Amino acid sequence: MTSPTLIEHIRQTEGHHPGATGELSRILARLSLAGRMIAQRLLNAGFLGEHGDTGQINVQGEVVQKLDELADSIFVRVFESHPGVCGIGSEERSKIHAYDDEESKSGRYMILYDPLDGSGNIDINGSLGTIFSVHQRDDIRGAVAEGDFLQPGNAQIAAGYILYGPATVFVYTAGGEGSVYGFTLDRSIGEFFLTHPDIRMPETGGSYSVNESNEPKWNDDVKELVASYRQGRAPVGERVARYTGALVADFHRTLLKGGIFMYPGLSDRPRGKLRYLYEAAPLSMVAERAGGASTDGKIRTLDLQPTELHERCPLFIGSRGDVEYATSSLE
Ligand code: AFP
Repeated sequence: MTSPTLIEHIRQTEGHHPGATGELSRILARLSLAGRMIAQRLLNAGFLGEHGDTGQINVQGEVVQKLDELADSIFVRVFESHPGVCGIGSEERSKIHAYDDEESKSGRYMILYDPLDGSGNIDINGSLGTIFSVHQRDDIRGAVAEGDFLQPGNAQIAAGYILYGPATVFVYTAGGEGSVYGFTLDRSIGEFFLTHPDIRMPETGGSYSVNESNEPKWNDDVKELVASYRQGRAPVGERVARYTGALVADFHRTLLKGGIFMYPGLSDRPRGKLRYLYEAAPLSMVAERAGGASTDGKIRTLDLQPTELHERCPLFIGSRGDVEYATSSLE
């Protein structure tokens, strides 16, 4: 018997939630559609002249790649007039996008996403990713407002990512502890199949992943922590360094093989580079549900309360044992 498809699996697990309306299942199905559409465009982008930048600078102050824009527009279209979805927030957009048709206006769900993470890898055929999370608003009267999106990670209803590597992989969680599932796209028929039925992050071990060129901008505790990895000092043991420049790829390796990914605060960027709502919070939910952990160095990432849509936070995420060791080294 073949493995279940993503849609079959979503329907099966929906049955475990009493009172489920099916809306969340349809949203997850749409997220997988966006993933398949982006994966297809990435395959042909080189031929179609879609590599390179647009000449624009986004809200993050970063150069917008043509594929960033394309991936973002795929998300907007995929959730247009979608039952239950009142608005979306994108890492590429300065403001939220509220859908204004009558049905969407009374929707409960909000989607936050980074459409193409690691876009520095586009022109070199490196791994890329999409990160997403689903939130629910408290009051469904009227159009959704930016304030509705400013929720801590622990309020996420579902979260996950799509990794565009040699294979396209969709990983999500929408349940409790132990509910992280991974699916691999069969490109020949455009279908995701369950390939990772119960992802558990190893307790410790694996690699450490950090942009080491930032070392002069780290504080002494972070320098000492990374030195302890390099020198194989107890209790963490010897570690291999791995860093792709695409968070989704680095996180996926850490999830499956163990270890830690870090983007600490820097002397000229005290809250680091990564965005809380689009990157840190969704991946932290996946990490925790798989038995791992995540912190900004002091506070559990899922408990941080964002005050702005594009807020950043330091991130130490990975195997529980490794994150505990990092946290104790940072005090
Ligand atoms: P881009 O999408 O602008 O390439 O940024 C990718 C990213 O947000 C994340 O995916 C990486 O882990 C991180 O930035 C890499 O940043 P550095 O180049 O500063 O190490």
